[in-house]
Amino acid sequence: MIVTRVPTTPIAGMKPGTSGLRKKVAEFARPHYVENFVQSVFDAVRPPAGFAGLALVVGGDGRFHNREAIQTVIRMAAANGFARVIVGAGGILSTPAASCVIRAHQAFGGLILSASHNPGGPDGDFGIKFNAANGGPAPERITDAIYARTLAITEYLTLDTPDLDLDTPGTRSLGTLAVEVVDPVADYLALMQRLFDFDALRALFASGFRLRFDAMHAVTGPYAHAIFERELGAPAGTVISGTPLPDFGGHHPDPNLVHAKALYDEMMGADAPDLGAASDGDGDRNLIIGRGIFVSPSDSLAMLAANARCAPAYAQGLAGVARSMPTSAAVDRVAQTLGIPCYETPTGWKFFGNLLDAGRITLCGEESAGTGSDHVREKDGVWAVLLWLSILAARRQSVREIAAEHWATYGRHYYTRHDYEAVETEAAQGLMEHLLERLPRMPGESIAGRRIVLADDFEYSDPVDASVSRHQGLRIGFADGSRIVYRLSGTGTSGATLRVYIEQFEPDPARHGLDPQAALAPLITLARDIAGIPAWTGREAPDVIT
Ligand code: VG1
Ligand code: CO
Repeated sequence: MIVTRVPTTPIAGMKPGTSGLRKKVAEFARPHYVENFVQSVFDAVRPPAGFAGLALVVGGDGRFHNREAIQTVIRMAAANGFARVIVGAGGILSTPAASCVIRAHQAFGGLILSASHNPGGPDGDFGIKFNAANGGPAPERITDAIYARTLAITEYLTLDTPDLDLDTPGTRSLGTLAVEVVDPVADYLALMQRLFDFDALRALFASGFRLRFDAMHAVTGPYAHAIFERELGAPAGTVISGTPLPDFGGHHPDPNLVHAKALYDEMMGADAPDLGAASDGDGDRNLIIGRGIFVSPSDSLAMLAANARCAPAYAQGLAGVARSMPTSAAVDRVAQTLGIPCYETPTGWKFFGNLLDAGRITLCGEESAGTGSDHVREKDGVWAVLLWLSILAARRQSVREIAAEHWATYGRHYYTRHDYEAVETEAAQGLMEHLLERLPRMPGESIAGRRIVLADDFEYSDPVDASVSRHQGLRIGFADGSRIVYRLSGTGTSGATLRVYIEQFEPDPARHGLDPQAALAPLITLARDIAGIPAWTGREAPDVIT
């Protein structure tokens, strides 16, 4: 094996965001771009004894540029001395499946090629992220080291070899590297069979229960066809848009009420299925809609926590739960009733890793349609649907009935997120800096009849390793328990995206049936006025409301 050492120079802007490095495809396709980043990852994580004897997992969500990037990664893994690469056939691995494969094969780590819910195709986005041996996204300490390396890199190691066949399962060699092409679904399916009672779920479908799962032409198609239709006996057609396409069929694979509008309309229509669900580009998100009722992700997390015992994996109860800071406090109330701890972390799955590894939490989630458990170290869309199905099978009630009972028991956290996308970067930063500067004077003030009791820039101290993460979002809390949070997205690729999270608690069951936008209208206006959103951004209304 002749290793080629290619001289290179640093490329600016390779700082990993909320979930890895994400850029336009055109940027990733530039000479040396993928190579510089991948070599920086290898340099930052290389053990003292090198990669000899170690395995690397590689896979992606099938988007445009996936195949080219995987060939590059495999050559570089060989040149950098890995013993094995485990790659999903066709270059496919959903993010939760990649996490599962890393753990199942005791790999050193993995490279996941995805820009998740961002659009794909030649003009869309691409991304790469490194996950460690626990299967989870690298913590900040490692992403900081990777970034530092991208600024100092002078060469990368590769081979001058033709592309490998990655479509046929089996093992082939590349120099001293063994390349194992595996079925992307097999390990993941085996894990799901251990967590859930597949017989009970088969009986649910046999009784006529109807699921509609929209895979959005993204990575979950093969998983959903295999699990819901082949294993659990749901009729063909249960899974729609089930073939992964490089451009996601021209759609935006973000399972929200804008981009999964057709599913929403079906679920609100006459003769709607019992459960509607969708997942995103890389399969880690989940959208849950019952017949005639959208379940907000924050509520879904709370309802899953309250009912997790319906699945064998969680029959013994939960050690604890966690949610990202902007996620509503609905799950906090469940934790309080269950008498278990509830942790509040910054946005991004990497912050759950330590809590999961330490056994402090079993379930966790984010308002952005991410829910997961200690079965892997990523959020997991298909898993969330299986847990919902388990609850529906055990309780023999509709989603609407379960939600109504949940709110009657715990109260309802009305919640919404307003996104202002592709805002001019300076304008968005100006808005945030101006607000930050005013925060210290806010507590004690009253605005529009609401007294502010908390105003800060969220900072997280990890209870396991004591690492501190600062500047994780601006919070304004009111005396009545309502709350507004402002953050700038760390996953976008054009300009800045301002996210405004709005939450209000309603204990009175007589007021639980309102439309969230109506229930929250005064607070939504307040959120706009406090930050001066139209003046800073020139926008009168958000681009996406969830
Ligand atoms: C968004 C979500 C965050 C999620 C992240 C990655 O980040 O808000 O909750 O963890 O995407 O999800 P941001 O920085 O844009 O708000 V995924 O499915 O894109 O990997
Ligand atoms: Co995703």
